[in-house]
Amino acid sequence: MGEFGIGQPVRRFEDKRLLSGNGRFQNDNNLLGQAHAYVLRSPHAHARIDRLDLAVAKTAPGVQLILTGDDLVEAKLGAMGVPFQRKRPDGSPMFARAHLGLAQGTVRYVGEPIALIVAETLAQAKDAAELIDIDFETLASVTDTADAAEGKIAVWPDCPDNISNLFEAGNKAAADAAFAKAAHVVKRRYVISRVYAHFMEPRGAIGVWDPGEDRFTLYADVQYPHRVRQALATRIFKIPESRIRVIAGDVGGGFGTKGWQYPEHRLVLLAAKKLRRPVKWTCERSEAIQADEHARDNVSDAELALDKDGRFLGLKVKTLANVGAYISSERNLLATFGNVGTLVGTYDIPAAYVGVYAVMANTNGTAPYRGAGRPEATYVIERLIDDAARELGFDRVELRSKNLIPPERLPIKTALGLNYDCGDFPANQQKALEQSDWMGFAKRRDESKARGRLRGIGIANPIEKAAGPGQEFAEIRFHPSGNATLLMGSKNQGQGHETTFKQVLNEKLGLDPAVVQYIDGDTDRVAFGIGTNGSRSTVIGGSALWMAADKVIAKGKRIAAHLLEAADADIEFTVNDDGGAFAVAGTDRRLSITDVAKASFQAGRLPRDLEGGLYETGTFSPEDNTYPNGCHVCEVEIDPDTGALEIVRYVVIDDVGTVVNPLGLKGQIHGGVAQGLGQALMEEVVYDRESGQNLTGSFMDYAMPRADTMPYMEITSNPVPTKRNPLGAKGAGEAGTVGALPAIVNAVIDALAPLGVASLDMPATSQRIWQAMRGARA
Ligand code: MCN
Repeated sequence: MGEFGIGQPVRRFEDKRLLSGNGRFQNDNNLLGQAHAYVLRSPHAHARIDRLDLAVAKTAPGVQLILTGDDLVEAKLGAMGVPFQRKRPDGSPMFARAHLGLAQGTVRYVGEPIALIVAETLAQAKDAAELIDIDFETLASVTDTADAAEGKIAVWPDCPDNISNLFEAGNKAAADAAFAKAAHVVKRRYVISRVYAHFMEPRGAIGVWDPGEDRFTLYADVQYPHRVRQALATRIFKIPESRIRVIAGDVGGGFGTKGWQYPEHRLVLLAAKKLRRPVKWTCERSEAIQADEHARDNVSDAELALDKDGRFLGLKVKTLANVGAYISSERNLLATFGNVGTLVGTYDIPAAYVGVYAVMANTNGTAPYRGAGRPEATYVIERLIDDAARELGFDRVELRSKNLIPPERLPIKTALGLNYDCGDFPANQQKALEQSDWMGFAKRRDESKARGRLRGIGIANPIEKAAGPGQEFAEIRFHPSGNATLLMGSKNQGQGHETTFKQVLNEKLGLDPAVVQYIDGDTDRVAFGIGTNGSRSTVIGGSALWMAADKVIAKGKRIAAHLLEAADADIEFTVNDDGGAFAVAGTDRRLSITDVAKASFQAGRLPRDLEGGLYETGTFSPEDNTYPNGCHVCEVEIDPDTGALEIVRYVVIDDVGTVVNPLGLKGQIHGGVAQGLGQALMEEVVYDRESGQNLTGSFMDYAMPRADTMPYMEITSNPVPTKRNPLGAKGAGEAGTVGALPAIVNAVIDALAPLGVASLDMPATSQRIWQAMRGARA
């Protein structure tokens, strides 16, 4: 393991560029002759469009083009759609309506795109938008998830109960049988708030059409360039994939929300073709929360069955998952089934049944956002265990210890069908208890009390399904001078991929990161990619790179054998501080990988049966998920007069298998906890129940965590490498978020429990805490 190999805390190579103003973010792109686009959005949550008159707007200064839903129909554009079927609770086919890209006849949420106005300048496009004359007939709307599930107001007349489909997992009969023999049953309802990613750079897109090649280029900050190209080609424009290029430069945060195909992508492309010039759209900060997908927004009724000693016998969960007004693609259903698998957590629960109802409402669609269903699942099981402990008089930690799956029971197939392969859940918890000085908490609580403060401590043992099946791609291209370019199918959005993958390359081939060029995000340069989501890049992309490097070694051995006049079988490849080298075993005859690469490009130097050049590709497709896990402990102090809260201690024990970059991993856990903390304590998308207006449209109303909200975090790895990939790595990018929600809220409730507060929903703002204390005192 050299300075840059796997396991080294290498500082990010890309930071020099990104932190010195030399990044190439979406909005840094400007093309010669580009026109500017503005999207007119619905001001109503639910309304019929009785009249849409563009006449005046079309004559406004600078206006080049205005597109409406009718133009998309005329251009025969397709919609994304869901490529699988599900059933409604009565067994009838799933109800799903995809958005076309611009509204047609009716708008169903505030912010729904109605028209794209293209003008010489953005100001002219905005001015023209104000001249579009629309008669709306407003209709009753429903935005609250539980309200929508009651079906009193329908989002779609042909789906009066608003239930798109029901997704079930586990075994209902077995769960019912477990509940029938239980000594105790604990039931609770948990509301998981709606949140929005709020990345540093709001989305954007530039559409280009090349009339010579009859080919589109889309510049967009997307997480999956190749899948966006495929979706645009096969589902929207219905043209060969080879006639679209997607280029994603530096992505200013994605978090799942920049997942793939948004309506604006097809709109700028169509507009560019019609105008024969590039068309640029930039989402504004205040527009983003209306334009983008939101996340979470579940109501879960959960029941835990226990025997008299506190052993878990069964779990039943019914979840209402708000999917929004449209089900435009499978993304809008992912969070609903992402919720299911890890509901049993790290615990031995022999029987479980879960039903997730996908509920439609007059809201933005929901889609994967850091954790995509797993934070919700972990929140439910970890809060339920705390509530069971309080209700039945068990100690929270002992109740967990009694039910944690011990390492010797792994691998195990859980009652919800997941195959956990490895980990040491009791050791994670034990280490977290020690590191957080759990035993000393009572004393700290007394000290806080003496200062007039309430103190609480919370624990959670998260597990998540990450880096699941699906391919990823890597290519190592040597140059005639012996250095190389690395091309990856994963797309970086801030995770530090350049550094991570150069570390894997250095570990395998000993290449100096300084002379390796890194390329991702361009479908014309990188042959294939699935992209970055589900904490999959290190595991699957890193393994694809591992495979490509193995091919380089194999070919390099044949070249070296020829040059060193030895048999192939006698050549060894090793990496040391001087880099990678091929040597004849037992001798000092050796050639560096650079010399071998150079020779591969020199005519006449290779054996006749070897192709010249040294460029190898690798793909990897894991057979199953990895299961990152760990333990979070959070300690809070609350001011009983104001409800103001401070996180005074935060401990994370993580098992992400082999750690490629401990520094990068800590950064990921910090960021993940920050996003979990945001949801637990302050962030929430709020709609007005009557009008359906989004009341949290700016940072004045949507509270984001800031540096001073973040606690100091103690993070320690307890790695148990998995055998499911050659690196032994498990996904890490979402782990922090998954553990943070329950650990924080459990701590808040622990602090308030002595006052008689039994429940509190996220976000635990000081106002909510204050109200809960007041309610309990009354
Ligand atoms: N890592 C490691 N060892 C491992 C796993 C990961 O050292 N065994 C470190 C590496 O530094 C690696 C990083 O953690 O580059 C993240 O790796 P991985 O878990 O493979 O996650 P991905 O790269 O696939 O990123 C996806 C994940 C997800 S799903 C969301 S959402 C998210 C996240 O990463 N969005 C992010 N982290 C983000 N961080 C930033 N800055 N911006 C986002 O949009």
